[in-house]
Amino acid sequence: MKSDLKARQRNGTAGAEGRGKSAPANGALVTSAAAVPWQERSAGCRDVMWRYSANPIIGRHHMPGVQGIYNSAVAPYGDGFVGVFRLEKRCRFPRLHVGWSDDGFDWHIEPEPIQFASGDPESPADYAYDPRLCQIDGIYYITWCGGHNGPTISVATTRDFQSFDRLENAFLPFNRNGVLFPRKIGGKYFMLSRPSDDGHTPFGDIYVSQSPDMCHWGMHRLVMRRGGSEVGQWWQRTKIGAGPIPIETDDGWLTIYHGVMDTCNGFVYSMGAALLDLDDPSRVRYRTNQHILTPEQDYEVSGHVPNVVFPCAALVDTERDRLAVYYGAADTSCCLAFARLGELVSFVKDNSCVF
Ligand code: BMA
Repeated sequence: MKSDLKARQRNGTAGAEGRGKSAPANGALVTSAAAVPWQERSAGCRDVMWRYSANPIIGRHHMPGVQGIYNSAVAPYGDGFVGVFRLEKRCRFPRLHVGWSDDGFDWHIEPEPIQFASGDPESPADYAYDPRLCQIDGIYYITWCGGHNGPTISVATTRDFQSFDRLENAFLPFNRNGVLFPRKIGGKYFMLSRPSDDGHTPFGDIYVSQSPDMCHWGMHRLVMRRGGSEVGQWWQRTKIGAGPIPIETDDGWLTIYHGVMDTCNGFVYSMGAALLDLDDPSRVRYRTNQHILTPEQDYEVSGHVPNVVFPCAALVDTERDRLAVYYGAADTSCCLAFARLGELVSFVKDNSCVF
């Protein structure tokens, strides 16, 4: 398999040729020629989202000298998939590494981190974590939490995953969880983000910002607040942050996010979902009044940071009604969960609490 992956690295293109039929006309959802990773819900399971039975797909020691690969992004590419992975060696300093996969389950990850070209002395190579990967009009954009006198949203572009150009940081510090929309809305780029602090941030709501050029960001609007006792939403009472690139559906932008609850033993990170208005994503149409996945398995409750499920990417096959969500588990490993896209949208609408 490695030789196929290497060949794709050399020859892969971001073009639409050879992709599955399920890509809609606006190109916002791009499917690979390869099938989206999938496993049917097991008999007796009633959950709207279910885990891959062979999780984690990338374990604690996936490569020599590596201590954890988690909170990572993937996208269709050529006849397979590409990923940008948060990887930590024994120094525990997070960097971004490219990975390749034929099937979305089995990943070859480059041993050396991405080198970003940048003419900006204000953007030195510092820590980089929690990437998201978004294709807009044939260009792949990577957004991540980068160091710039504290964490904020860094942005880079690539077409071939071999050369990478840094753009200006999107926002002032402190900010995290920068998530682009996969197409322009009203002629503007849109990005979700979560203003934060310089530490482990005991607060946080999701905002959306607009840009005409991916450089100047403004018109910042509140999208969703964290929940609390007033709305009976403890699972998301401390902070929330956007996860995978929003998925365009007839009922709005399906936005999977993490919701955090503080406990006497630390934070617990769960997954929820919302539907944002297609034309004005600052308007929440529906939002789950319960988590759709919460740490329960050993690899989620035990690791470098216990009790974390942290979604960063999703692959969609609209024709087969399949959704595969990539999430980091316990700040240690990469995992997969699945849902029927139609069922998840109905679930969000039927179990909604907008506040
Ligand atoms: C957040 C981020 C994530 C991490 C999570 C749980 O603040 O740092 O990368 O997964 O905490 O530790």
